[in-house]
Order: sequence, then structure tokens, then C-alpha cells
Amino acid sequence: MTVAFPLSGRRVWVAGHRGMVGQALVRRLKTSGAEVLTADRAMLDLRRQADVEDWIAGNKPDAVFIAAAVVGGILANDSRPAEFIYDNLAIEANLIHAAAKLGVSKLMFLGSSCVYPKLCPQPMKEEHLLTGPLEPTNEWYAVAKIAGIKLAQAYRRQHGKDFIAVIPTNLYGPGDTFDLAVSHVVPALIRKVEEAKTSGGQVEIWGTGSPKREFLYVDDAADALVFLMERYGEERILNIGQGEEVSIADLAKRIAAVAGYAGGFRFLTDRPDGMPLKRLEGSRLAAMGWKPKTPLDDGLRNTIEAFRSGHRRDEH
Ligand code: GFB
Repeated sequence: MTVAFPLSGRRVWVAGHRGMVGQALVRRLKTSGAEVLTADRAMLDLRRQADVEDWIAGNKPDAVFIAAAVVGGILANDSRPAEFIYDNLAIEANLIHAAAKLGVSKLMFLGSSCVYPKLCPQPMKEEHLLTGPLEPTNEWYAVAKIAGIKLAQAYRRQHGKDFIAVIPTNLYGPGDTFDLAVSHVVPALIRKVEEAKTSGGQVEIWGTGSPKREFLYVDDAADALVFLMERYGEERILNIGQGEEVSIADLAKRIAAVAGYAGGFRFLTDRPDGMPLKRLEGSRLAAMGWKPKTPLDDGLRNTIEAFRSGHRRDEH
């Protein structure tokens, strides 16, 4: 397949370069020949429209990855709805509008698998977007992400911009947040397992352990994002998954095995499960010739190693 928009030699802005996905994108782009641009949070607040316009006007990126977002696991989503909806709406609206106004040639917006309905047929296809009610624990974030998708599509339709929106499955890897108030399940269970090894206590798992998730290693995700930035240019959203789901109870066992934890687990069934199952239908990306490289156990090993060596984000 031809590369329609090669990044080599282009100025590419990774908005959100300190997040887990942004860090992986910067790592991946180092091998692409692109000139990578980043803006520190202290210098640029993405929620301020005029500042975003000034930054783009001054730095003239050819392409923008919107990896910037307020993100978190089921608890953070459920307990901080205003931040999850307002900050994300502001960030994506500012970036997409400014990019269109200032002549950015290509833009990629990252959605999330929680944009699909709570009881979506599985695996979830792109056309299932907006076909049913959302999972209540993360509907604020999901509504913001759906708005971001629609923004990218609207600017393509009305102004002919080559803006695309993709839907990655649940991601994990080095650079993740291991703060239990914010984190997703993989870093949370890694932290709990590592701490239980020294304290001798049990590992507490929220919910029943029966929900299933499809986990993609973040460096594979970054590879897919670059692949699609260079090759995809359609209005339709596109799923990025790896094809296999695992239950939370099995995930805990696999983390325990890789980390060398022989103690027990306790399920806190008064905590929410969230969506019963999330698996993306990934045939369109597969047909383009992309596939992931990192088996779950290898990715977990790298993520445990990152936790042990302090390569993580602990701030809120
Ligand atoms: O990773 P997680 O927070 O994301 O939770 P979601 C996945 C499952 O793991 C849920 C369970 O069933 C949780 O109840 N779980 C068990 C835990 N123990 C823990 C724990 O200690 N911490 C966490 N965080 N979960 C988020 C959405 O949903 O996924 C976001 O809220 C976003 O909007 C993101 O879409 C990818 O897959 O449930």
C-alpha cells in the first residue's frame, strides 16, 4: 500500500507528549524521520483557545496527533465527571479548530472504546457508534470523545481537512499512571501485586473479576497510530485492537505469575464492573497490513519492570 502522507521530513506535533500514549508516540516517531514537536504543560494550556492558536501559528506543525486528554480508570471517570467532559471538550475543540484555521495538513484524534454503547454487540464495529446508551461510569468522557470524533469528521466534510479519528482499545505499558485513584486496571493491579509481595496482604480487585477487556501494548498502539497517520484518510472512524480479550480475574493471575506473586485475591463486589465486555472488531486495520507485535505477558513484563524502575506517572 502506498504511503499517502509520509511523516519523514515533516513537523509533527504530539499534543500530550507526557502521557503514556504521547511518550510512546515520541519514541516511535524518532524512527520515522519526522521532526517531533512538543509543548510543555507549563508553557501551553491546551484548554485556552487563543494560546493554542498562537502556539500552532508560531510552530507551524504539518501534522498533529491529539494524544492530550484527561484520562483515567473507572473510578476517576465516575468521580470527576466535570473534568472528564469539560477539559476534554476544550482540548479537542481548540486543537481541531486551530489546526484547521492555521493550515495543518493532517490531524489524528484519538477516541476510546468507551464511545461504543454499554451493551454493544461484540466485537464492536465502527458502525456501532451512537447506536445505544453509554456505560454510565464513563459517559462524560465518552460524550467528549464522541464530540472529538464528530469535530474531526465535520472539519473534513465542511472544510475538506484531512482529519481522522481512530478508536484504540484499552492500552497499557510503561509510562502509565500507577496512582490507584486515577489508574486503569493493569497498572493498578501491578502496583497492588508488587505491594502485596512486600506487605504480605491480599490483592483487592474491584468488581467481580468477570468483565473482559482487550489490552493493547502502548508501543504497538503508537506504531498503529503512525501507520494510520501515514496511510488513512477517510471520514469513517477506524478501530485499533489486537483481537483477544481477557477477564479481569485472568489478568490478575497473569500479572501475579509474571511478577512472582503467590498470595491471594479478594474481589470487592460492591465496586463497579463497568462494561461487561469490550473488544474491538479490527478487520479494517488488519486488511491494511498492520498487526501488533507484543504478546500480553511480554507487555506485562515490561510494564512491571517500568513500575519497579520508577518509569511511571504518579501525579493526578
Ligand atoms: O481499566 P479500567 O478502569 O477501565 O477497569 P474500563 C477495567 C475493569 O477492571 C473494571 C476492574 O471492571 C474494573 O472494575 N478493576 C479491578 C479495576 N480492579 C481494579 C483497580 O484496582 N483499578 C481499576 N481502574 N480497575 C475505562 C473508562 O473503563 O477505560 C474510560 O472508564 C476509558 O472511559 C478507559 O474508556 C480505556 O475499561 O472499565
